[in-house]
Amino acid sequence: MVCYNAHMYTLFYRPTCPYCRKVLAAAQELGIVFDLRDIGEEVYRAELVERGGKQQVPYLVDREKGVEMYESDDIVEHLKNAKAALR
Ligand SMILES: N[C@@H](CCC(=O)N[C@@H](CS)C(=O)NCC(=O)O)C(=O)O
Repeated sequence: MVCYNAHMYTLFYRPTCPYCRKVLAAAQELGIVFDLRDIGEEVYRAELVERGGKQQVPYLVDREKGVEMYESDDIVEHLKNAKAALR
């Protein structure tokens, strides 16, 4: 059995951001859960800029693979590949 836990993936997002919604919908379809960080909160906004270098969401942190990325299309592809690799 494959178990995805909430701490494997962190997603910096804004609830109103359409690109974030696209990533959230894809993740839901794949059965992937995120540790969600709403950058409306100053502490997460600062963490995002420190990690990635710019204030843009969505931003994924994959702790298991040790990779982090911007761009919703890249994030969705990364999640699909990660899920496929575990099958
Ligand atoms: N090409 C990017 C576009 C991301 C984007 O435009 N994000 C906007 C929100 S929808 C953003 O981060 N704006 C700065 C902010 O919200 O602080 C993607 O597909 O992820």
